[in-house]
Amino acid sequence: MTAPNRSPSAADDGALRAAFRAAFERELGLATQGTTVDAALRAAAAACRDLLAQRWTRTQAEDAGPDGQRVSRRVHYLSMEFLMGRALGNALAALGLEDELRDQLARLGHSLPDVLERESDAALGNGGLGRLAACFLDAFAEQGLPAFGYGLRYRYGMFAQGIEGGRQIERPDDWMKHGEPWELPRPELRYPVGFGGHVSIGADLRHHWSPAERLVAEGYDFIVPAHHSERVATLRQWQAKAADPIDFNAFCHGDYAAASRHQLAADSLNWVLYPDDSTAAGRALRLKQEAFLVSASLQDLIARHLREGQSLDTLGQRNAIHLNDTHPALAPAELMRLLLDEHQLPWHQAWAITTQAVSYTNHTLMPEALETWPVSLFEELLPRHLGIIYEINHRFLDDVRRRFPHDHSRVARMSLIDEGSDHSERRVRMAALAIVASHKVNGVSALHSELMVQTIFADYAAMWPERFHNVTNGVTPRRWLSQANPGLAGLLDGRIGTAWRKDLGQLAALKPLAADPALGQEFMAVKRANKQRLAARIERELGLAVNVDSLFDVQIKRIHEYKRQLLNLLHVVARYQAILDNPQGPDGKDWVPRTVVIAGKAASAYQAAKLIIRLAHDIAAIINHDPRVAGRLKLVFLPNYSVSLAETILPAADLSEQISTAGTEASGTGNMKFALNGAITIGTWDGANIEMAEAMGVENMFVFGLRTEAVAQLVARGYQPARFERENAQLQRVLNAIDKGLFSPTEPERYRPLIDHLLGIDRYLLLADFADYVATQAQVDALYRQPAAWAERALRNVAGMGWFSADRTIRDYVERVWAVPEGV
Ligand code: 26V
Repeated sequence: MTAPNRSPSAADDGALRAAFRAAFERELGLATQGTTVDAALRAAAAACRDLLAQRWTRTQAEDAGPDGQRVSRRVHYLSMEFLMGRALGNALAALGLEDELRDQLARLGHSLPDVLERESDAALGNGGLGRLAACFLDAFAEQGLPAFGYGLRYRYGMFAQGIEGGRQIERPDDWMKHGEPWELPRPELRYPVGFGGHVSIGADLRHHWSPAERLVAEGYDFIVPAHHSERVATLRQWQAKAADPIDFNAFCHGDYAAASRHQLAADSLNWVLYPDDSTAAGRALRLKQEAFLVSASLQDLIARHLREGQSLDTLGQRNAIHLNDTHPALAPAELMRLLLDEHQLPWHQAWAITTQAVSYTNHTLMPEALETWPVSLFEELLPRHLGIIYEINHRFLDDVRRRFPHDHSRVARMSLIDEGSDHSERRVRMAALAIVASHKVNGVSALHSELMVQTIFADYAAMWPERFHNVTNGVTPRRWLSQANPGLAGLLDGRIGTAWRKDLGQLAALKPLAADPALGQEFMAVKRANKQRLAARIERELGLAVNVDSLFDVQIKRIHEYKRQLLNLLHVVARYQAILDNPQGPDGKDWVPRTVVIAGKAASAYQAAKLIIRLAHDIAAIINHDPRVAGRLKLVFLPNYSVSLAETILPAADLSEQISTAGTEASGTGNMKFALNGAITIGTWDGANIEMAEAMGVENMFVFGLRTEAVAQLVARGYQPARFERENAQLQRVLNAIDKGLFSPTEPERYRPLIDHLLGIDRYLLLADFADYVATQAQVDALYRQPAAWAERALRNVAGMGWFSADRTIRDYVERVWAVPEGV
C-alpha cells in the first residue's frame, strides 16, 4: 500500500522504517521460539507498539496544553465493551509500514497475509455497541480529539462459537494465550476500589464508607493511531488486583487456598465479558464490573485534572464523561461520591460539575434490555452509592412534583427506584439515573431518537425536551473499506482520488461516474475477486463449494428474534420449494443462483436464538445436498462470527440483509459497512436504513415491509399472524415443511415451538412481512440479471455513504455534546 494511508511526516521518512526494523529485529531476537509466524507477529506488534508509544507521549503533551488549542473537552468514553478486532493491519496502515514489514517477513520466509491472519481478535464486546466504541476510538485519533476510551481488561472475550450437530456451543475465547504484545502496562496507575461494608456519618457530618472488600485497579493502555496525522487515542483498560494479594496469616497457617482468596476474587472481576444475564452470581459480578470500571476511570480523570494544575471548579468544563449505554451509569453516583466524600465539595457544586460533564447514549429500545439492579444488591455491594442515588432521586422527584403537581403516577414512573410490587423487589433504574445526571441524551439514528422520546423516555423528554437529541452512528472507513477491501479501495483511488479515507464525503464524486459501464465492469470484477476469497474460506472451513457467480445474499449480526434471521430462512425455504416446483425458473427465465450466507452468535442463554441457528443448519444440510437445486441455491452458516470474519465477508456481499421489524433496530452499523463495500440493501424502514435510503436515493435500496406506525397499528388492532398464514399458500407450505420435520426428519417436532410462536404470537411480525419480503427478493433477482444496472446501483450505494463515517459522528458529538462550554 502506498501513499494514501501514510501520515504526512512519515511519508518520506526512512527514520520510521529504520526504527521499526530495529525494534522488529530486537523483538525477534528475544523470541525463544525462533522465527515462526507467531514470533514474527509478536515482534511486529511489539515494534508497532513502541512507535505508537512515542506518538502517545507527544499526543499527551499536546493535550495538556492550554485550552485554546482544544476543540473539545477531554473526552472520557466509558464503555463495558470495545470490540477492537485485530490491530496489526490497522497499525501498519496508519504508520505506513506495510511494505517494510512485508520485506522483513520475506527475508524470514513468511508472507504478510499469513502473519496478519494469525492475530487473535480482541473481541471484548458483544455486538454493535462494542464495535461502535472501537470505530469511535479510530475517529477520536483521526479527528485529533483529546480522548480516552475506558474499559475493562477482560481475560476472556466474547465466547468462541463452535457448531456441533448443528447446535451452537460456546468455548472460552482465550484471546491472550500468546501474550498481549499491544498493551502498555501502567503500573504507576493504581486506584483503590471498594465493595460492601458499611457507611457511617462522622463528627464532621460527612459520610465515611468502610468497604469490606478492597481492590486496586491497574491500567493497561492500548494505543489507537490516526491514519493521517501522528495523533493517537488511548484505550485504557482496568485490571483488578487484590489490595492485599496474600492473606499472610492464612499463609503462615498453611491454608494456601484461604491465603489467595483475595487475589482470586480480584481476578474473577476480569475473567469474562458478560455474555448473558442468566445466573444471579453472574449478575452480581456484572454490577461489580460496572462499578469497578467507573470508579477507576473517574479517579484517573480527577488525578489527571489535578496533575495539570487545575482545581475541581473546572472539572466539568474541561472534561466530558460519556456513558456508552447505561452499563457505566454508576458514573454520576461515583463522581458525586468522590467529590463529596474524598474532596469535600458541597452537594450543589458536586452536582453542577457532574451534570456538566456527563452525557449518555441509548442503544436499544427493547424494554427488557433496560438495565435495572435490585436495591438489595446495591445495599450489599455499593451502600454509599445507593445513599447518593436516593439523595439524587429525592431532589429530582421534588422537581418533578413542582413541574407536575399531584401527578403521582408520573412521579412513580420517573423515579430512579422502581418500587416493585408484592412479588417483585425494588430496583434501581439505571437509564433514569443516566438521564437525570446528563446534560445531553442521544439515540443513534433519527428514527430511534424519535421513538426514544416518544416511548421509553417520554416522561423525561416532557420534562427536559432540550436534553434529547440524535447522533446517527457511523463507521470507520479505514478499517471497513481501506483495509477490508483493498480491491475496491484501489478502484476508488483511481477514479476519485485517495482523500475519501480522511473525508468520506468525497465518495459523492462517484455519483456522476456510477453509470459508466467501464467502471461498472471493474467494480463487478473486484466484487468477484472478493467473492472468490470468501468462497475459498467457505470451502476450507465447511468443505462446501459455492458458485462464485451466484448472488451472495448476506446477513451477519447477533442472532436475535427482532433481527429476523428466521424471516431470511423462511425465504430460503420458499425459494427451495419454488425451484423444485419450477426448475426452469420463474417466467421461463432461469433462476438467479443464490448463496445465502448467515453468521452470528446467540447469547448463551437465549434458547430461541439458538434454535434459529439449529434450523439454519438443518435447512442447509438438506438444501446443500439436494442435486435438484445444485448451483442455484446454497445456504451457508459461517461459525464464530467476529470482526475479522466480517472483514472477509462484507467485501464479498452482493446483497445486505437488514430486515429487523420496523422500530426495533436502533441504528445498525453493519448496514453501513455493507453499502460502503458496494452491497445493495434489502431492508425495512428501520434504524439507519432510513437515513441511508435518503442519502443514496431510496430507489437504490430494496425497501419492504410494514413501517413503524403500521406495525404499531397492527399490534394495537390485535395482530393475528395465523390470518396471514391462511391467506398465503406459499407461507403455508413453508411453515408446514418446517413443522412436519422436512428439515429435521430424525426429530420432526424439533421446530414445533418456533412454528407455534409464529402462528400464535409472532412478536416480531415475520408473517405480516413475509409476502412483501419474498416479492422484493424477486425484484432483487430481476436486477441481478442485469449486471450493468446492478453495478450502477451498487456504486450509487457507495457514493451515498459519505455521511456515515464515524468521523462525522464524532464531529457531531463534539459540536453538540462535548464542546468546551462558552466562557472557558
Ligand atoms: C445487551 C446485552 C444483553 C445481555 C448480554 C449482554 C448485553 C450487552 C449489551 C446489551 C445492549 C445491546 C445494545 C446494542 O448493542 N445496541 C446496538 O447498538 C448499535 C450501536 O449503536 C446499534 O447500531 C444497534 O442497532 C443496536 O442494536
